[in-house]
Amino acid sequence: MWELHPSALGPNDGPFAIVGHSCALYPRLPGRDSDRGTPQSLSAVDTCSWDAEGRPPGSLQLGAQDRGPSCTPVQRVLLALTPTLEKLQEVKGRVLEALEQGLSRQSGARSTMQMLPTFICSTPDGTENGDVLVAELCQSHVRTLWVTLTGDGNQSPQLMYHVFEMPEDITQGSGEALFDFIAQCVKNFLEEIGNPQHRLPLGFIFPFSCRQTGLDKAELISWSKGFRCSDVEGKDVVQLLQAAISKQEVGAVWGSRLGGLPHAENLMVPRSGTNCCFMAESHLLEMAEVTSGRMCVNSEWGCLGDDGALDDVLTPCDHRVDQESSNPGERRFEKMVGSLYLGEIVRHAMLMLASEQALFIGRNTSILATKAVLTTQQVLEIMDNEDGMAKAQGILEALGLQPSERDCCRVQQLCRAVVSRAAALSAMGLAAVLSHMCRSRQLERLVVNVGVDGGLYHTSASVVGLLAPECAANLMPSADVSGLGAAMVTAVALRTVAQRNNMERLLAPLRLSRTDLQRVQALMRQEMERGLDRERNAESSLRMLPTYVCHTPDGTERGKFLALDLGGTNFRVLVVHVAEDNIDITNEIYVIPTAVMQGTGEALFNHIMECIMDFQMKQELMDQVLPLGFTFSFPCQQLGLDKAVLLNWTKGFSASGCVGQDVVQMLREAAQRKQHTALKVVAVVNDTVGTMMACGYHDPKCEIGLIVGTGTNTCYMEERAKVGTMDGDEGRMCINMEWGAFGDNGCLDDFFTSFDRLVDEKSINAGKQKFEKLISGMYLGEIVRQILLALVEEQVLFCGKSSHKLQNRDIFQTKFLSTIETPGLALVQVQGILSNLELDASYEDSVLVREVCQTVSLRAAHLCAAGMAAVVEKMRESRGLEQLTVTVGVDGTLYKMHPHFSRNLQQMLQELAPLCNVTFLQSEDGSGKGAALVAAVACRGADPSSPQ
Ligand code: 0WK
Ligand code: BGC
Repeated sequence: MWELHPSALGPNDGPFAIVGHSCALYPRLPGRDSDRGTPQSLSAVDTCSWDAEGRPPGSLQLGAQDRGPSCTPVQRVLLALTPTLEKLQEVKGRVLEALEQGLSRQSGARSTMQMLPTFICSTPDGTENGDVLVAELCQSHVRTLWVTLTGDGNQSPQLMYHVFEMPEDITQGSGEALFDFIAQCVKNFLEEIGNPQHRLPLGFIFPFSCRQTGLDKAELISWSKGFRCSDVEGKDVVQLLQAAISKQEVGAVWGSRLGGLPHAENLMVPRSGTNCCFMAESHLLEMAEVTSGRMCVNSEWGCLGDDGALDDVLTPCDHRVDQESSNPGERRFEKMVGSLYLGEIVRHAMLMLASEQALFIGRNTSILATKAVLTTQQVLEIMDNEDGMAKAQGILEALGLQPSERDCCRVQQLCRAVVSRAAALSAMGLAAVLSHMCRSRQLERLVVNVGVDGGLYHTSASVVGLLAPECAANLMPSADVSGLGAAMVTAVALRTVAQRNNMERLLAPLRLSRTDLQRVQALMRQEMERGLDRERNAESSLRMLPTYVCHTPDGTERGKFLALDLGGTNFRVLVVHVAEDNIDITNEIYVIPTAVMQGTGEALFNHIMECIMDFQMKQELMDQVLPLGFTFSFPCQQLGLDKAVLLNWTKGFSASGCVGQDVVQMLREAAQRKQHTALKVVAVVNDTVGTMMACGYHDPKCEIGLIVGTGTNTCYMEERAKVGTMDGDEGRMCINMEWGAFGDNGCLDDFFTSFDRLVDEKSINAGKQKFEKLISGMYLGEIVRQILLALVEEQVLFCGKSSHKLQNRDIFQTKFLSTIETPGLALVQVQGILSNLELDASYEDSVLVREVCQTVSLRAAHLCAAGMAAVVEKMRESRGLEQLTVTVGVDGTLYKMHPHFSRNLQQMLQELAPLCNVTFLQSEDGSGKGAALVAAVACRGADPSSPQ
């Protein structure tokens, strides 16, 4: 008989265990309003009287104390089976402890909650589609399913299935026989529905605790629920089934091992056993070695209490059930909650009360010593408000117990108490899991769907709410989740693998190998050599501009100077007082509006003059003509310390009439236009030079200046003899490399990805500043945006849906990378950034976006390292040294603010230039101070361009 739709499945459709079993506080007893969660009352037990709504009187309220000797035996048993709310809170604390212990590698082995990684790192997003085969091992049968997902948000999965009854003894025989049987079922099922031509992914539901080392690799830890097949424990059950299937030559291929519920982050299934899985923060799941995102963890909470932690909840009945079980002392929690045991607990309670003459007085109750005479199904029937008493009568009579009405009433109370307790304990377990999730996600309030499989009893969200008030759990009871769930996990696994492959393919060109970086280093060196060579300078993409700064500060600089710092994120005007023992700086930040950056040169320098005059006004310097050092952070041909001709604009500047002009002259002309006489420019330097000088003041070994900010560039002290573009070979000269333009002659094109080309083509200086466009803050965000657009196109991100906002250039700012890559930043905050871009990002999307940011910023840091390795190696060789020890003065928002950039740069530099011991010294006051120091040297009458 073949069925086509899940609704055909009856609640008793095959008792099986998918790893994960649920619970319900105050199960939905017939005619009882479980949502109000009021417990039964003991006195009603004695008197068997229920109120109009079927609720018992209050004496058995949660927390009602054992009234000692005045308690009847029945009341004592029922009280023992009714944990108080306080007790549940207390036990919840122990479960939380066991849970967090289970997550840690160190203490995991000691925990009764094994917290087994499942390698399921994603939940369905509704785009899953295709055919999936599922084989499900249940308590007494194997079920095979064919699930067709249509990618319509999983609204209407098509499902066909068949149940194959298992031979009685197969659960006690050889493992090989069991897996051969399962494979045979799969084969029969496929032949029946017309063996598909295409290979099918298969999801295998194996409801026993396994150590999973991959989605399709799981080693059986131990059998339970009566299974005892030989030669399976410690083996990979996927391999065992694979081998059996190969023997059958069945077409199916592998998918995954576990089932789950769509759109839910927790799964609990109350079937023969009990268990819960949930999406844990991967970085907390130490055994999994996955640092980002989430992973479904199988808590195996059935073993709770195996260390005695539940001894104050366990009753004598529980101990007897355990002693009679096939695994005494193990899975104590499961034996209080799982359906396999509820009938047994009631049986032992009846046996105990009969021995105390409180039940079946004068009857032969020896039948009660027989295992499994009362099934959990019968317990459920006896609880029914409508015909529970009649059922009790019938069932107890069938056992030959000739029950009185009072007996029936008491047995009904026992059943209700046992099931209520199972529900209460599972709600407590769920509350512990929810509280952990809320805490580990740094949330005030957790709102989550919980998939509840198995209709044994219902978990009451309100009781979970009592025990975990900071969480709102939407319990989604569902029939037959396991089959569909397993298909879902398989489909999600295939989707995430496909997405991962697409992601790898798109990101691969951005992942530079050591060899790639050594090639960049060699190319940089080649371009440096050419740039310094008078003959070949024009061929090089590195201008290697002499700066007329021939030595770094020696500490004797003194005086008061004005300084300007133009070209970075902010335009700053500073007054710098260089004294013997310290340098005192006052500065003001001014904005250069884009319209001025991209207007006329005259307007730009007028604006600069207005800022200077505003500053002088505020600092009461209008009547002082202070020597001024001008940090002008653009490529300039330096013709003297105070004469620099702009070669081209970068970093979004394009003011007209400036290129080819002496920028100092332009400033002086602006001062004239403003009839401002208090301006005396004595030095103009690049920000790299200013930074080197500012750091050199504190560290004489500082002979390199590096900027990684809006733009990027480096200068260094080169041997004059090596500077072929200048006469003289004594001493050293600071060379402004203008490495931002490295590759403008095409030498870097192999490293330019399609994303980089898109960024370059859309920039105002296409084809220029190629190296800068791979590294600096002005462009990294834009590179990420281009990659995100491509990943949306490929259906890897945001379910293939982009947003208008994401179409806008520069909307994804580089500072987002620094935020998104901040260690420990909860990914929900990444989702926050993405939702501001109107992107409906799932948790997994945030993980992928973070990976894109990490890839782009790592490449930038490594390219910077390759460039710097070329510089320090050149210096070492130019100086004929075995080892070079040097300090790099560094500044720039990206270097300073990005959480990993500086470390990644320094680590790779060490690998690429092992003969150089390089220290990075962050400049505190920026290059304005450096400009003032250059001005100080200029004023000391010492010609800074003359070698010392
Ligand atoms: C601060 C320096 C300035 C330089 C800037 C670069 O004082 O000269 O231009 O760093 O970093 P950005 O502001 O572009 O991030
Ligand atoms: C400029 C350099 C400057 C660097 C850092 C580049 O765009 O060309 O002169 O040093 O940015 O600000």
